Amino acid sequence: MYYGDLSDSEQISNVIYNIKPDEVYHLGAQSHVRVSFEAPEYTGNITALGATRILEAIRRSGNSIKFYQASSSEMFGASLPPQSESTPFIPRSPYAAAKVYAYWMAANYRDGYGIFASNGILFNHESPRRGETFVTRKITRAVASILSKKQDSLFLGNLDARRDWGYAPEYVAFMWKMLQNEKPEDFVIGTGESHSVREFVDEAFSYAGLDRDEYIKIDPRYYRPTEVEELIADSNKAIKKLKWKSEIKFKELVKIMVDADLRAYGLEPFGEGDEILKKKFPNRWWGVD
Ligand code: F7E
Repeated sequence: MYYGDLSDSEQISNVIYNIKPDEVYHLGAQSHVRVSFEAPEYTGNITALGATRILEAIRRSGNSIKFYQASSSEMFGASLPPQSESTPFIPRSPYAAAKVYAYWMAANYRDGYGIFASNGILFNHESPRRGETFVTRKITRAVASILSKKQDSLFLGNLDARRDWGYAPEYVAFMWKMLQNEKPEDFVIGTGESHSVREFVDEAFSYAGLDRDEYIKIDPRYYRPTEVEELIADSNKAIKKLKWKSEIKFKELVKIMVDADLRAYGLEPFGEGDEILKKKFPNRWWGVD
């Protein structure tokens, strides 16, 4: 393990030079969209310039290193769904603008210097490991907390926003696949379905036998100055070229995440989420996490 910081180009260069990696998966960022409105300059420094610092280190090393850029469906912003590789980027946050910059830097280092650099344009990918301030985990954790009598309300922002939510381990497996492709290319990855935040709440609360109206409260502090209304992935390129298939759909994802949070709170999981994982991924570590 090496310590690194995306704001420190010298340190990044040293690490790349010393390790001489075959592949770099650049997932580091200030990745919270709401926070990016509070810290736009920091977000630009880390999320946008961080990618440039790694690309420069790779170029200067002179080694043949493949580069994966974690691009984001947030880059599409106000472009109407479904969104594919040819949909225009209309970013709606400092985070999204920073990701658009990083996307184009990866494309430019590919075209200009022949670096094997690929953008994975990933739609929201979730799991029990999702940070607690992102909406899916905030909801599933609240369900466990309410059942444990540690919380009696859940404050949320815009319930009407619609997202294409998939199961993160499947997306990570696809990142690796992208770098094994014969040439560097960009791919949109998602499930092809969108659901509202309200639907996520309904699904999680009804799985736990809770009445959402008793617990949900709206706090305008969670609204964003500009919102991305709806994202739906058109992953046809990935389906055709790299056999992408999302196994876990919306309702299954919610159950997997609620079960995991119940366990984290020391409660007995309802079990449907665990069953789904055992059935779909019997031989994979993420089926038994
Ligand atoms: O918000 C609404 C919020 O913060 C989803 C990041 O990984 O995915 C993620 O970005 C939606 C938004 O994720 C709350 O307004 C309502 O419309 O979970 P989120 P995100 O902004 O979609 C993309 C692909 C990335 O690249 C990002 O790095 O939910 N919402 N009430 C709320 N969101 C939050 N966080 N908290 C609320 O209370």
